[in-house]
Amino acid sequence: MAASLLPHLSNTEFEETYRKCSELIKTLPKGKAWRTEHVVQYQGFWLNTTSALKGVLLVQDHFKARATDIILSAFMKCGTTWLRSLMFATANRYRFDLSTHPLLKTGPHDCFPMLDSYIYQGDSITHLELLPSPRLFASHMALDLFPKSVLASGCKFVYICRDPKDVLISKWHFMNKLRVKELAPLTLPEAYELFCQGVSEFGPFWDHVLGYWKASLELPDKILFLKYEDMKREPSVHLKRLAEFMGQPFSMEEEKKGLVEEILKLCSFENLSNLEVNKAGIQHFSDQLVIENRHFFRKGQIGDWENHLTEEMKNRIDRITEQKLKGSGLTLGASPLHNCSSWE
Ligand code: PAP
Repeated sequence: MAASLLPHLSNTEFEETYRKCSELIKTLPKGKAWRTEHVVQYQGFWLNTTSALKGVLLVQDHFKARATDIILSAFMKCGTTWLRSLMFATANRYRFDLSTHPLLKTGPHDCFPMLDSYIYQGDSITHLELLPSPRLFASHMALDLFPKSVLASGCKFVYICRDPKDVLISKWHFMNKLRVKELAPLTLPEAYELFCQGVSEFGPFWDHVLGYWKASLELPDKILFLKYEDMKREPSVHLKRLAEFMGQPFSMEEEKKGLVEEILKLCSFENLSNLEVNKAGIQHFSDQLVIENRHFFRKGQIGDWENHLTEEMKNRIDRITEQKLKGSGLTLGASPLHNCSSWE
């Protein structure tokens, strides 16, 4: 059910969190934002002050996870739109016929709610309690920002990451489309510098990825770590892993019927980006943030950074990646074939 259709309850019990948010904004370190003017650094991560900080505080103070919840998490522009459609189509494959599937008429971001940033729509997050189990959520929050009670509940996370060079380019394009009109467009050298310094909404990128990576090594049955590049290269292998992780593995019969391929086709970039709802529809995240669905679909390719970054820019990002991930066992970009991240 779309978050916007859920009943809105009273916001009185959230007033303390809202008050805390207004106080915190005045005291936290400030950085330059990509869409608005400022981001603030809260518990090591940069958050915009118009929605994300409030969303994170609401989750920290009020979100009660259930063991059956599955949270799709990612840094911005790593594949949330794609994974969200795949998870929704997989989880609901007994309910909907593919030819009349809700995804054909509903933008992927309306399939299940974003926990942070956008969910509260100006009042509360209590309406999440009304969702039946198993609940699916999406989030851009770093794992460390979730209260300990969330992992302790036994819920699961699906995490997707992507080559940071493609993330930078994708995010730069996206944020300029949403950038507030009073501000001049963000140039690529500016975005690049901020990204390398880690000053990027929900970032630093590398800390975000490492938090989930390390936790996925400790709790492999609770955190599934995916890579955009692996998904592009072997989508059916990874969709089957995803279904199994979600506790709904494809049966032999479903595989023989070609259901895996049909879901992949439904959720493909080519299919979703050409649907009327994704060409002309809008997504109302909050009063300040209304996004045209088409902005979530740009190229959907690996390596578009080559069209934008100089050799020097590429080398610096690769160097930072190498330094940050050293000793973690994680490499970004496609995994070597037959040795895909942690799944064998
Ligand atoms: P979000 O953080 O705003 O939710 P997210 O969906 O994670 O964005 O990432 C958007 C990227 O995924 C875009 O990449 P690009 O800018 O390099 O093109 C978008 O095109 C790509 N994308 C969206 N849908 C799909 C899909 N079905 N398959 C593959 N890539 C997709």
